[in-house]
Parts: sequence; C-alpha cells; structure tokens
Amino acid sequence: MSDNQKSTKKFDPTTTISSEFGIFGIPLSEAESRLVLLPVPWEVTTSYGKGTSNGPRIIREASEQIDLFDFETKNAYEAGYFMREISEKVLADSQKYKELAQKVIALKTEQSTDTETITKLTTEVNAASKRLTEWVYQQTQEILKAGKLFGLVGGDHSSPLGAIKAICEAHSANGKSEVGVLHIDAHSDTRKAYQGFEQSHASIMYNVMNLPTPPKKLVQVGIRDFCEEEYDYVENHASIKTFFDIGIKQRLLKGESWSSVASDIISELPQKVYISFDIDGLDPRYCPSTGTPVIGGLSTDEVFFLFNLLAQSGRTIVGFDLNEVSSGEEEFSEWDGNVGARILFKLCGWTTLTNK
Ligand SMILES: [Mn+2]
Repeated sequence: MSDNQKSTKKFDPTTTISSEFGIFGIPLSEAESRLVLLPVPWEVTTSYGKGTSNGPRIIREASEQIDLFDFETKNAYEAGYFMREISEKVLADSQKYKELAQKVIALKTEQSTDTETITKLTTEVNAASKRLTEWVYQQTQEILKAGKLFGLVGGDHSSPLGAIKAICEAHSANGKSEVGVLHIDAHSDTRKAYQGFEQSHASIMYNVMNLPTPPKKLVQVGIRDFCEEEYDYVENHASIKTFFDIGIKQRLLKGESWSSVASDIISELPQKVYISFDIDGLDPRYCPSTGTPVIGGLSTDEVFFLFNLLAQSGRTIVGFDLNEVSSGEEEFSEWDGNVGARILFKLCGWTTLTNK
C-alpha cells in the first residue's frame, strides 16, 4: 500500500491498536464511527444460570485480540465501530430487580400462598422491565437520528425490545414496518409471559410481534426448545416462518447442502433485515456459559455463511442485537467472550457493508 492510500484511512491498525482504545481496539470516537453499539447489561428475568449482564464487558475485553482484517468483510472496520460506556445504573437496576424476580420464582416453586407478595414483586419487576425497554428505545432513536448504524449487545434476550421497536418504526411506511427479523436462537421465545414476567427473555419475539408497529416478518432459525403453545403460535401466524433445528438437520443429514437451506431462509426475508442473535442458537460448545444451553444448534461456520449469503442477496441489515453471551457464575469467561466478540465483529462488518 502506498503512503498516499494509507493517509486516506481514519487510522492505521498496525500502529495504533491498544487496549486503551475502544471495542476491537479501534481508536475512534462515537462521532467518528459509522456504527454505534449500545451495551445493555440486563438479566432480570433469566430463569436458569446467570452472568448474561456481564456479556458486554466480556465481549469488549475479548474483542481486543481480533485481527481487524477479515477474509469476508475485508476492511469494513475502517468505517469505525464504537461501543458506548456500559451503564452502571442499568447494571445496578439489573441486580436489584433480578433479586426480586428470584424471590417470585422461589415463592412460586415452593407453591407459596402469599399471592399478595408475589403480585407486588411481579408488578415491580414488570415496571422495571418497561423502564429499561423505554430507555433502550430512546437510546436507539438517538443513535439512528445521528445517522449511525446500530447494534445492541445484551444482556438477556429481553434487552433489545426497545431497539427492535425503534428500528421497525424508523423503517415503516403508512404505519407498516418494512423490516424482517432474522432470529437465531435455540428457543422460540414466543411465550405470552413467563413466570408472570411480561418482558421475559422467553417472550421477546411474542412481544416483538405485538408491538404497535411490528416487523413485517419474523424468520426463526435453529429453534429446538419450545412448548406446544409456542409451536401452535408460530405455525399459525401468517408473518412467522420457523426453521426448526431438527428440520434443518434432517435436510442436512439427507445430503442437502447448507447453501440450499440458507437460501431458503433468506428467501423468506424482505429487503430490510434486523438480526436478533441469541448466542444459544449455536451449538453449546460455542457458548458453554450461556443461561439456557440446548443440545444441537448451528456452528459458527454455518452462521457466517448465512450472513455472507444474506449480504450477497442484496438485502440491507438495518440493525442487530447479540444477546445471552454470559460469563456464567464467574466474573469472566474467556471462551464465551471470544466467540461473542467474533460474532459481533462479523455483524458489524456485514451491517457496514450492506449499508454502503
Ligand atoms: Mn432467546
């Protein structure tokens, strides 16, 4: 590369990368960056396992080891990716209301007759979740209004509801959203409420489909853990197409290619796509500390192939979230953070490239 070409870059990754800089070691401010990441360290309604509120922190720490040049997305990072500060207030509220939610779960498990306490605590947790969703909604609107591309790093899977709301509204005509949600997950997440919590991680896609301006389409991939009510809901909803994990595996095991399956997935999506990526959609070997791991699932190769094909199809990624990356009981899990950071980097790259 000539000196002339180099000087057009916003920064030189070979000389300026340092851990004192931002996510992926990119030394740019929010104003200088094309894409802004909103960390949401929230895990109030997680039912099993903990540590998802550490997701943004462990991903950020692991992100420093990633080589910026990428075989698929090349120099997309030069546009700049910036992660906002992890909010201490959100983290403190998450801890506070998670304790209340745990009390509710414990009382219900022991079949307590103290319905007054259960109702009171449940109401408090639901109100806290609503405030979080409103905060995420406002933050997302602010980032979009500044002309930035948007990504969210959770937190449990309830954390992006406000972001999906803002993005569906931002891309709508006559009150109808043009956005399709590509939802990668082990779980359908279409419960009306879970354990009494209206904004549970297990209800995110039910809540998304019941927004005032819902997405045009919901395409679920890798789903392998759901109840009968959820099965009936997705199978009978005109705007939902679910690629169950077992259905995908049957096709692959009979000799069909992933390329063919991935094409079918993409063909269900409209031009504008929001990706909601629950890390547990992957085989648990990629996310051993996630709260609700389920056998089966996708490989990172399959997911990266799907992203690439989505971009090649000419569709635009209008935003994304990555959620349920967890440290488990520990403060840090290098492997979970490492996989999360690599997926986040691909999401940032393809979002940037599909918005040129
Ligand atoms: Mn989920």
